[in-house]
Amino acid sequence: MARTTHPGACPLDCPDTCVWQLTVEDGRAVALRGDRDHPFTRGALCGKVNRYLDAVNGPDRLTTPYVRTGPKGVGRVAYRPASWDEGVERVAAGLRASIDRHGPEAILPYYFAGTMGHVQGWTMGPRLFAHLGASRLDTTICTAASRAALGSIYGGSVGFEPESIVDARLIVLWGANPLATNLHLWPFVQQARERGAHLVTIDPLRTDSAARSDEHVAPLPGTDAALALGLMRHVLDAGAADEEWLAAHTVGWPELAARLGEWPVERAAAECGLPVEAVRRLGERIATTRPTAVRVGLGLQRHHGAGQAIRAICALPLVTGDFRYPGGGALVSTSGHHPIDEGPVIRPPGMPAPRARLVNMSRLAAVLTGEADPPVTSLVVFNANPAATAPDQTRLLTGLRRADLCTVVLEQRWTDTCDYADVVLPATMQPEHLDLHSSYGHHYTTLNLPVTRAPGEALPNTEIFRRIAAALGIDHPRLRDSDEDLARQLLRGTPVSFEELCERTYGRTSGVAVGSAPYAEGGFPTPDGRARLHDPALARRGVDPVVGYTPPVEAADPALARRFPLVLVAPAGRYLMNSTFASLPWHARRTGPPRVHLHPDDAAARGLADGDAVRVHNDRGAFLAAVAVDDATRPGLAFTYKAYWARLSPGRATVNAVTAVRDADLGGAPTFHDCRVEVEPVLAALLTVEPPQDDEAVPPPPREATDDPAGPVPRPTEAVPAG
Ligand SMILES: Nc1nc2c(c(=O)[nH]1)N[C@H]1C(S)=C(S)[C@@H](COP(=O)(O)OP(=O)(O)OC[C@H]3O[C@@H](n4cnc5c(=O)[nH]c(N)nc54)[C@H](O)[C@@H]3O)O[C@H]1N2
Ligand SMILES: Nc1nc2c(c(=O)[nH]1)N[C@H]1C(S)=C(S)[C@@H](COP(=O)(O)OP(=O)(O)OC[C@H]3O[C@@H](n4cnc5c(=O)[nH]c(N)nc54)[C@H](O)[C@@H]3O)O[C@H]1N2
Ligand SMILES: [Mo]
Repeated sequence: MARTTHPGACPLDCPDTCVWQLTVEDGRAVALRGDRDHPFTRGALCGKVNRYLDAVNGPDRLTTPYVRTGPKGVGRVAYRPASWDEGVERVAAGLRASIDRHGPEAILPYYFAGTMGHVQGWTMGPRLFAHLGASRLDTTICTAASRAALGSIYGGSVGFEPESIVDARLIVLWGANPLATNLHLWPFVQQARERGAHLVTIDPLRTDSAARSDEHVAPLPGTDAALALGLMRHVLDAGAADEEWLAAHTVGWPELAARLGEWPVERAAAECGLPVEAVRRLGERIATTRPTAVRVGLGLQRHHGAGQAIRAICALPLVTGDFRYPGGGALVSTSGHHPIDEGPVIRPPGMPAPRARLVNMSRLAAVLTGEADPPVTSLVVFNANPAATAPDQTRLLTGLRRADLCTVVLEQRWTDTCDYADVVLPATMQPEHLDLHSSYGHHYTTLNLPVTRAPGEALPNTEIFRRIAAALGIDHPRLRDSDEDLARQLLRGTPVSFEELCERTYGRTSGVAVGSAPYAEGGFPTPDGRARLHDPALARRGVDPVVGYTPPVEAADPALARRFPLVLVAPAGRYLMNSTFASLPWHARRTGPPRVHLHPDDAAARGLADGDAVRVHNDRGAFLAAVAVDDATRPGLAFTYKAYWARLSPGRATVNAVTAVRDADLGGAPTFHDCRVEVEPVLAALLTVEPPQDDEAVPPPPREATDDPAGPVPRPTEAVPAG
C-alpha cells in the first residue's frame, strides 16, 4: 500500500509548536516523528506526542453527534447517537431559546488552547458568536496576568530571542520547568552551559529542571516579586545598575529605585522563606554576569500577585541593561512577536463590532451559579475541558447541572465536560484538518494541512460552526469562509504567504533575526519605545503603578493556615497536556494515579506513609489521592499534577475541587496555586476507580506508576514507588 509522509504542526498548548512528519497509509496515520530540519524543535518530539497517534487512532474517538436523553452528570448512559441534522438543530434551538428569553448575552462560548491553531481555535467560533452578540470570553485561564504585565512593562508579549539563549552566561529558569513543558529549549540551554553558562532554577519545587541546574533557589510560592525586588536591590547596591541604558530606554527608574529602598535583601529573603545568603549570592551573580537570560514560566503566575511578579522579574534585566546583548533579557512568551492579528479576522469588514459583555472564563464556576446577569443559559465549549481544568470544580459542576442551561461540547473524545452536555458534536484532530500555528516559545509560524480521513462523521470546529450558523438561518458570506480562506485572512500583512507555507510548511514571521538582541537600542512596543518601570495607567486598575509586591492570599493567611496547614500547587505533568491525553492508557500509565506529594515532615506529622490514601480538602471541596513522600518540596508545601479527568479519578474529582475562583492582581487571571488544604487518611479501597458504567471500551488508568525506561531524563519528582 502507498505510504506518504507529510509535514504538519503539533497543535498542543506548548511553547514549542513542533513541526512533525506524519506517515499516512490508506488514509490513516501510521507513524509520526519530529521534523529534523526545523530550526527550533530539531527532530525530537516529546514523550507524550511520540504517542499522539494513540489519540488520533484511539477506539474512543467520537464519530457521531450525541444528544442527551437522561440526567446531566451521570455519564454516557444518558446519551444516544444522533444525526448531524438533529444535533445541529438542537444546538440552534438552545441558542434561540436563550436569545428569546434573555438576549444574546445569555450565550457564552468557552474555548481555549486544546488546539493552539488560529483557524480551529480562534476565528470561526468567535466570529459566529460575535455576529450573534453573544457574551465575549475573556480568555484568562493561562496567560492573562503575564499578558497584562508584559503589556505594561514591555508594551507586549515580547522578550529576548529564544535561540540567542546559547549566548547567555547566566540562565535563570524562573518558575519554569522546561524538561516537562518546553523540552526543545533544553538543548539550547545545554549548549550555553557547554560554553560556560551557569544555570539557576527558581522554583518552590525541586523539579527535573531544578535538579539538573547548577543551583536551585526555592522560594515560598507566590513571593517571586519580593525575590526580584531583593535581587534588584543587590544589583543597585553593588553599583551594577546600567544607569545609562535605563535612562535611555526606560521610564520610571527613579520610582523603582526608590521602591528598592524598601527592599533590603534581608526583607526579601524573609518574605520568600530563603536564607539571606541565597538571595545575596544570586544577586551577586546577576550583578556580575552579562548577558543574563531570564526564561520565565507560566506556572509561576497562578498566584494572587502574578501581575506584579511578572513585572518585577521582567524589570530585573532592564536594571542590569541585559537587553543590550544577544542572550540577555527576559522572556515569558514570544506571542507578541508574531504579526498574526486575529481581531480583524474575528470581526471582518461588514460584520458588527462586538459590544457584548466580557465574561472571565476563570470565573466560570461563579458565572454559572449566579454571578452573571443576565444569566448564561447557553454554553458552547470547544478546545477545552473546563469540568476538569477550571477552578472551584464542585461549584462549577453544580452550575453545569442546571436544568435551564443548554451546554454544547465540541470534542474529539468523551471528556468530563461531555458528561454535562445537552449535545456533543464530534471534532476532527490535527491530521484531519487545516490549521495555522504561531508559537509562544519561538518565532516560526507553521501550516498544517489535512492529510488523513476523519473517523466516522467527525468535522472540523470551523465546519461545525458553519453548520450551526446555517441552522440558525444566518446567511452571511463570512460565516461560509473555508478554512483556507481563514488561513489566508490570518496571514494578511505577515511576511509569509499561504502559498509559501504550502511549499515550506513553516516560516519565520517575527522580523527578529535569529540570535539577535531585538531591544539592544530600546524600541520596545510601547508608544515611546521605552520599557515602563512605572505605569500610571495601572493605578486605574487598582495596581501599584511602580513595580512592587502583591503577597499571596491563602498562602499568607495565618488563620486559614491553622485549619489548612498545607499550601498546594499543581503544576504540569510530563506525560499529559493539561487534561488532554489523561484518558489514554499509555499516557495514564506513565503519569500514574493522582498523588499528593508531601514533605517527609508533613507526612510523618500525620502518620502518613508513601502510598497511603488521603482525602485532600478545604472549604471548597476535596479530591482523593495517594501520598507520595517527597523531598522535592519543603514542609508546609504540597504538590500534585494538574489535569486528571474527574470521571476517571477516585471520588470523581480532580485537584480543581480545592482551587478557588479568585482573580490575580492583574488581567483577571486565575490563582490555581494560591490554595490551602489539609490531608486526612481514608480507606485504601477508595482509590480504586470503578470505570464509568457506560465506558467499558475505555479502560481506566492503571493504578500503578511505571517508570519510563526510554525517558530522556530522570524524573525525581514523578518517580514514586507503586502505592
Ligand atoms: N508536559 C506538559 N507540558 C505542558 C503542559 C502540561 O500540562 N504538560 N501545559 C502547557 C501549558 S497550558 C502551560 S501554561 C505551560 C506551563 O509551563 P510552565 O510554566 O513551565 O509549567 P508549570 O508546571 O505550570 O509551572 C512551572 C513551574 O512553576 C513552579 N511554580 C509554581 N508556583 C510558583 C511560584 O510561586 N514561584 C515560582 N518561582 N515557581 C512556581 C511550579 O512548581 C512549576 O515547576 O506548559 C505547557 N506545556
Ligand atoms: N489546578 C490547575 N488547573 C489548571 C492549571 C494549573 O496549573 N493547575 N493550568 C491551567 C492552564 S495553564 C490551562 S491552559 C488550562 C487548560 O485547560 P483546557 O483549556 O480545558 O485544556 P485541556 O484540558 O487540554 O482540554 C482541551 C480539550 O480540547 C480538545 N481539543 C483539542 N483539539 C480540538 C479541536 O480541534 N476541536 C475540538 N472541538 N476540541 C479539541 C481536547 O480533546 C481536550 O479535551 O488548565 C488550567 N487548569
Ligand atoms: Mo496554559
